[in-house]
Amino acid sequence: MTHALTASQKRQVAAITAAAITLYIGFRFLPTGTNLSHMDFAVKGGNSIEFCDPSNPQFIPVVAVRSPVVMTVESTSPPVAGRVVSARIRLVTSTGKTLGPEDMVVAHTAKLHLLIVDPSLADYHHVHPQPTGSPGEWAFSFTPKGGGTYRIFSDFTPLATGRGLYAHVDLEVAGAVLERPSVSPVLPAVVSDKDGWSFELTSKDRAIKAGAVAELSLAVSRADGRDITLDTVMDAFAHLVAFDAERGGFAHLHPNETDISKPLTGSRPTLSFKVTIPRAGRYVIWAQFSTQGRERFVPFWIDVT
Ligand SMILES: [Cu+2]
Repeated sequence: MTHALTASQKRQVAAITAAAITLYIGFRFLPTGTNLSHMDFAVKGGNSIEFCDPSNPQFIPVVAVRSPVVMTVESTSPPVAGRVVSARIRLVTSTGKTLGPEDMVVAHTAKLHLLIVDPSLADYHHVHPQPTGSPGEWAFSFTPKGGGTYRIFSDFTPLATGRGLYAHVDLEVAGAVLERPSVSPVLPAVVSDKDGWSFELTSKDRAIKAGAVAELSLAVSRADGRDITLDTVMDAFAHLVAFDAERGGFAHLHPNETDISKPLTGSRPTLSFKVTIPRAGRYVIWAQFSTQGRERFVPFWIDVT
């Protein structure tokens, strides 16, 4: 007995096969919302910026390395110290494609983070621009405390690569440049406020050595010894951003304490961080966190030896 297929059976098999192939191709090329591919983020000739490894946070020399994304900025009126600056940035790949919300993944509750710092490193802002609807254009505002050349670093993750990417641009602000605070950059670095709160940053071996993994800790306490609750900000108990004195780049750190399901409470809640800073020099580490519903930005000046 033979099992030769009839003409109608053959047609059926062919139809099923065709449907399966169509389905496969359909899923394979299903639009992800972005029209950017890996190739739009390739940097020719090495010296690329894409070496972000979240398990081993590093200082990223954003200015020295070539980013495959060019950022430009335009403000609605000339920026002046002490006044709200309304501005728009534009993000375009070196292949000429714009980067909008459909091209980014959400990282730490936002698709686009801007880290803005003045020449004295005494005025730091972390803002989340919103897409304007115009391709590649994002709007934001901030109030510079001082004048001079403000540097804007952008931090985002393209859908096409799934890896953190950075770009930078400068914005001139009219007004006097803030004075760099005269602090001795020794560890532990302690900052206190007038309400008796104390913020302490230190490292395991009381020093941060260039090129070596530094284990940092950030502790918050009150003079009256009362309990403190650390809330979360952008899905973390704290965000530490380190800038070098020349503003060549930054390191963005998150605590090892990643369980944010409940707030951290105690008389001296302490967070730990890990970072590698390749070069010696003066740095400021801006800590952003929230205590009892109040968001705080605290700068710590340190020397990397
Ligand atoms: Cu962060």
